[in-house]
Amino acid sequence: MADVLLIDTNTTPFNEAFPVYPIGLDYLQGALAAEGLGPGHILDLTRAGGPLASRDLSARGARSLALIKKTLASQSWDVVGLSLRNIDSTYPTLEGQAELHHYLPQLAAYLDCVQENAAPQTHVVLGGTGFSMMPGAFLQGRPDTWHGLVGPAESAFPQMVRTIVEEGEAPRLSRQEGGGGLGRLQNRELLARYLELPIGDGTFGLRTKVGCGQACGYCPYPLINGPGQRFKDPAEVVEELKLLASVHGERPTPAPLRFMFADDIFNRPLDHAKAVVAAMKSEGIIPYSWHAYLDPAQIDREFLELVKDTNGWCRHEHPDGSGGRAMFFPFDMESGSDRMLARLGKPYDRAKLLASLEEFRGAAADWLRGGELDHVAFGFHLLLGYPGEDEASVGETCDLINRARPHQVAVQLGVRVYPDTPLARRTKGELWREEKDLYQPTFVPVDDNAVLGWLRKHLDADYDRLSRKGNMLLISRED
Ligand code: B12
Ligand code: SF4
Repeated sequence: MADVLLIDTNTTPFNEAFPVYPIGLDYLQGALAAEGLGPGHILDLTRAGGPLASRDLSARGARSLALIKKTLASQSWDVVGLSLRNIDSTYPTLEGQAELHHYLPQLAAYLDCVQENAAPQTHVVLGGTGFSMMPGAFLQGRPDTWHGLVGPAESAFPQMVRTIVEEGEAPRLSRQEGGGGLGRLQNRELLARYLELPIGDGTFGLRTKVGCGQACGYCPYPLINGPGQRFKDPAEVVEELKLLASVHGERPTPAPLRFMFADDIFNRPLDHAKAVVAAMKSEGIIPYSWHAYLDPAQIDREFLELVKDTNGWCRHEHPDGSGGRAMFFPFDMESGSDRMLARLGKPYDRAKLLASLEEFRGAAADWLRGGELDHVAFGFHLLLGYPGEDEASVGETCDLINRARPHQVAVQLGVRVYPDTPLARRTKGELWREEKDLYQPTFVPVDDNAVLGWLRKHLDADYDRLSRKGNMLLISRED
């Protein structure tokens, strides 16, 4: 046994508006218990601090500091673990809105508070996605009793807690080596608390594997989850979903259940994704809706049928599920230019994208003809303005749009540069000098007007609806 406090520090404005269940801490709590080190107490700062009206959001920081102090004083703790998830919104900071987009200052205030109020014998362990992307930003200058664990930690964290309790010390910074189990949702009470909130598309999540096995130029995911992949048995995924469904079923008037497979990329490899969805289907787990991040080129008819049969990307015309059933399917392809796809480090080319789109359009036509779905639409997500982008590459991307005719195209202009990524190495000396420069939101500069002009010139005339928020464009056509 050990006295372990796990703090979810995700008090960002995003987490007020679109709450996400702290999957990582639930998994770690279960892992501690499995190693005989439980129960592990979770302090979820947003939920424990209670709801706030939107005009009072600035009170969240002060409430959270008070909660940290109070919980630290409530008993003696062997280990305090802090989960550091979001560093920034990944959107450029609009003037006067720094706190909406950049979270390092608030996180530093929480760490300072722990440092001032933790008992001298308490060890502090930092982890989570944000930490894994830039451990130096959090650990530098902290006392010797502070440690960091990069990446998934279901085996490394219990091991570190045991070492701390038994030997009074642990490495300063480490990463879980080798395999280790993948966690499981297990905290019924915490799940029930999130079911009290309005359930959004991404409120609940669970992981079916770790890693995507790729290393695209701009992407920090391999830094978080490592270069390889580790898989969860589909039967275990089904057990987690059954637990979620059972807690959901205990609600007096449950809102429809939706969830997200919170993998880096769900359908890479495709066979594992199919096995997971097939296991869901054969166990009769058909939620109101589910979704995931997808590799746009790893899509075949069998996968699409499984998605449709289990309500993947499903939208219902009525919240009770009666009435029409629609699907809006995403192709997060980033570009339609082979030259840019290679520059981005994508594991597919335009020909593979076209093949996937054909599969989808064939399936959609059959579903509509057979009356299985009432409406099917699809969208593209593009990343324009990566180094090397020019009129020719935007023109090729527009050509793909004009041929495939998605209903909607979301365009991200420019990209955030994160430390240690291939993009960071490529832009060193140009956009940044020392690693700490990249702790501040740093973006590849884009000539917005030029890109907008090229889009207007090369897109078919019926893509005439364009709206813009910050660096995001939404382009659509009349149905
Ligand atoms: C799925 C996902 C989402 C889903 C969440 C669904 C859900 N219900 O959870 C959705 C789409 C809603 C989403 C939204 C956002 N996300 Co997101 N998301 C992810 C993704 C792909 C997986 C996160 C996840 O849940 N993993 C599964 C769990 C089990 O793993 P985990 O949390 O990493 O926990 C493990 C380890 O980190 C570690 N660990 C965690 N805590 C602790 C604590 C200690 C003490 C220790 C030792 C270890 C440890 O052990 C855990 C178990 O192995 C990551 C990228 C990635 N590959 O990790 C981005 C990521 C976390 N998201 C990110 C961002 C920015 C956002 C948004 C702000 C985007 C936006 N502008 O809207 C919002 C914020 C939402 C919010 N309320 O906070 C960033 C965060 C870093 C950053 N750049 O600041 C990431 C890293 C992606 C990126 N672009 O860089 N996201
Ligand atoms: S962009 Fe997608 S495929 Fe590429 S490294 Fe990131 S998560 Fe993996």
